[in-house]
Parts: sequence; structure tokens; C-alpha cells
Amino acid sequence: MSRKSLTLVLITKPNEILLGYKKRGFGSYKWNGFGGKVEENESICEAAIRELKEECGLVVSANDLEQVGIINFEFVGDPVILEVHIFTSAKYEGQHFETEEMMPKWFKLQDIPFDEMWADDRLWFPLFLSGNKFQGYFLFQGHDVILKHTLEVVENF
Ligand code: N91
Repeated sequence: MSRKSLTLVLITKPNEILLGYKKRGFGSYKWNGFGGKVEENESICEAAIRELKEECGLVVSANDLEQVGIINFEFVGDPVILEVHIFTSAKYEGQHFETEEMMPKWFKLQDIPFDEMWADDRLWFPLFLSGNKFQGYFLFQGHDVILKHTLEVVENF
């Protein structure tokens, strides 16, 4: 087993969240947060800021990024565990735009499109939206079926 660090940024404004419809690559045809791989020689936080800008054009500063979760994802048959570091910010600069990878759209919190998102989102979003920090593990069969999971609220990481 090896481990790969990824970032996920959830941008909010009062009663709304910005998601991106992924048009290509891993997790395509789902509404996602913005993020990706942590490169060598960059911190997880630097990667989160870079990926957000590359995927939708918004700029956040490190001071405004708050880490809210860490989830380890395992996929049956894949020896790589994805360690996803989840951040949020309600402060950002710039106008979001569509890129080759993502089509961003604001959703009212009561209209989050869980049926078109990863299956685990339905389980941890309530913790995120109620202001908790959390840590979890999900074992997937393919991209749609959760075989096993753990999820707990934590004070800190
Ligand atoms: O992007 C969002 C909101 N969620 C998300 C859930 C996932 N479950 C498995 N993977 C790899 C995910 C990536 C993003």
C-alpha cells in the first residue's frame, strides 16, 4: 500500500457552496470541490491554493483557508490510498470561470446535488456544514459503492 496526498477546497458564501462539474479525468461527470495532487516541493496548503486557481480561477490566501477534514479513500484492487485534505474558505478573490476540467456553479445549501456527487459526500457534508472537523475512511468498490467506512468528529488534525 502507498499513499497519495490530494486537496479539496470547498468555497462558500452565506447559504451557498461553489461546486465544479468535472468534465474529464478521475471523478468525471460528478459535482466536486476543487483540488488535486500535491506536487513535490509544495505544501498541502500551497497545493490547495494552486489547484483552486487552476480549476476555477478563484484566489484564496493561506490565512483564509481552514482545514475541515481528512478522508482516506481506498478502492478495491488499487494499492494507493488517497489521503484527501479538505479545506474551506468563505473569503476569495476573483471571478470563477469554466476551465477544460471544471464547470463551476453556486448551489444553495438546500439544493446540493448529492445524487450527482461521490456517494461519501452525503455522509460527511452534514458534519462540514454544521461546522465540525472530521476524519474518515471509505472503502469503495468501483466509484459508486461504499463497502465500508468510518467517520468521526475531531477537535484537530
Ligand atoms: O469533491 C467532493 C465534494 N467530494 C469528493 C468525494 C470523493 N470521494 C472519493 N473521492 C476520490 C472524492 C473526491 C471528492
